Amino acid sequence: MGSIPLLERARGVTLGAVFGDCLGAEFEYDWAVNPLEDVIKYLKDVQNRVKGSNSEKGSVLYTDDSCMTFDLGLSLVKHRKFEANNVARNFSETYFSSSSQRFYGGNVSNVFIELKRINYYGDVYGPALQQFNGSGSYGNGSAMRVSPVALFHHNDVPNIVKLAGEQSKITHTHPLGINGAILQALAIEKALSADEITDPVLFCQDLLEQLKEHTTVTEGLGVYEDKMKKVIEILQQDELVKPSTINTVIGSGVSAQAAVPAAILSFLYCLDRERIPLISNYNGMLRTALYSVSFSYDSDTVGSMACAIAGAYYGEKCIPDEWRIACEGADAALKMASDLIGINKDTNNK
Ligand code: F2R
Ligand code: MG
Ligand code: MG
Repeated sequence: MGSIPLLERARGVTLGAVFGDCLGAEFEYDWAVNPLEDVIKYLKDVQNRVKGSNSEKGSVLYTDDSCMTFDLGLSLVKHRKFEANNVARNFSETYFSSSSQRFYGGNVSNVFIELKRINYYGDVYGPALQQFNGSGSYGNGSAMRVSPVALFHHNDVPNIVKLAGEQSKITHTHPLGINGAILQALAIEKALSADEITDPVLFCQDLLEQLKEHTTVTEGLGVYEDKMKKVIEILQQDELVKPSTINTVIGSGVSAQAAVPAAILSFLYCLDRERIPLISNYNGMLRTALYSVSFSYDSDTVGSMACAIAGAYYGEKCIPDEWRIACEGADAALKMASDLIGINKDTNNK
């Protein structure tokens, strides 16, 4: 993968995030594991629709995952640094302009209401601290939007960790929420920097070490240690692991501690083309997308995070043209990646 240019891979991250969200939104919280065949059928149906019509551009809508990714990424592009008050404003204003069709998390709206009340002025970290009687949210909402951070600070792990945590705290202050966002950002960075991943287990071990070395939030780290050990156990199994097993052992729901390890597992599990016979004729990005959406309860979010990691590794061209046309926001996602990586290059050359 080392031969794929950085820009192509960076654009794969943001397009992958939007693609996974759009594909997975069709199946979110279907409280049964979605048969892989159903997800394959939906993938093809949309492709056929696009082929047969000129009016399908942007017809598959994204959800809160992509809304918040744009809110964060476009703020970084505009200000060329992290401005928490501006990001908080973006989150909240996008929510109030589009909440009914975007399916935001159950409780995060309280943060947006309070942020609006204080007019995004002063301590924008305050409202999130009040969530869940002061324990903060461990929802996957701050991990699902974190991909721009890995591009903005590409090649700079300490700053990736710092910014992933800071952006999390605007809505998600629970240690598991914060470290989930950090782990997801680190996974994207690691895939973006990898020549060829020949040892998925080592990939997991390195990620965990990076998280433990750099995070300042040590409470609850054992939860991620435990989950990543289970990811490794699954990766080491020779026989096909049933989706229901993944849900039981790792989870794939709305919590960061379930969804982030599930997304990392999806990407790593599908590196080996032959592993899941039903999808062995698809490229690595599509294998990751189909698999992650099929086993996850939170299919848009696990799909989006898994495809952001896969996009970092395989690059933007692995996403079919028809889906690039169908996904709402695809062009904007590609532009945002180009802008973020441009800023990253300028910063590194200073
Ligand atoms: N909400 C959805 N989808 C709703 C289903 C829509 C469906 N497609 C339909 O057709 O109707 N998706 C989005 O929500 C998730 C991200 O949520 P986020 O931003 O983390 O929100 P929140 O409210 O902070 O947390 C979510 C839930 O997690 C539980 N929780 C979190 N912290 C907790 C704590 N400390 N104690 C107890 N519970 C906690 C709560 O149940 C929260 O409501 C993504 O899936 C996104 O796509
Ligand atoms: Mg969503
Ligand atoms: Mg979701």
